[in-house]
Amino acid sequence: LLSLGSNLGDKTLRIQKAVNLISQILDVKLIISSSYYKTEPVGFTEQDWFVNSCILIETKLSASDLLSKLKYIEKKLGRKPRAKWHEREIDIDIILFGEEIIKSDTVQIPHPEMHKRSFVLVPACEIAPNMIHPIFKISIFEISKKLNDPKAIHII
Ligand code: PH2
Ligand code: MG
Ligand code: MG
Repeated sequence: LLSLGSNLGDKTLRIQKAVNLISQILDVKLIISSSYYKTEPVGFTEQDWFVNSCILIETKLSASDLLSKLKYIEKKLGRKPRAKWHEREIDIDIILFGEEIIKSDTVQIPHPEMHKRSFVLVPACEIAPNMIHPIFKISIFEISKKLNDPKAIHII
């Protein structure tokens, strides 16, 4: 389960391009894409609203191989290095990788903030409500019911 976000330039077009490039990775099959959502910025709030969406893919790649390909796509779509939680041309995060639990210096899966963020859970719930969080051992739908995020989110 991947989350995509952009708040610079033509946000929707960048996400569409990212989904297209992800679907062209060898050994990646795009299963379903969520709607697009306009979302209030979380973290550093003095920045433009985001467009966010989620996609579900199937892959034989390892999480770290997938991640390096996603980073390459971010770069190809013009992502510049900036401070954490600041604006970005495109951000592609692995939210869940099946029921794997991964913790390294560079990546943490399940995504450590996912259960606090409506901009992840609302699109995720649309496409994968029954997917199980391997640490909390409850579904995306159940996590979203417990969510108490005041940030605004509107389907586009
Ligand atoms: N990404 C962040 C920080 N804040 N806020 C919204 N609405 N959408 C995002 O994708 C987002 C954010 C860091 O990755
Ligand atoms: Mg992110
Ligand atoms: Mg990221």
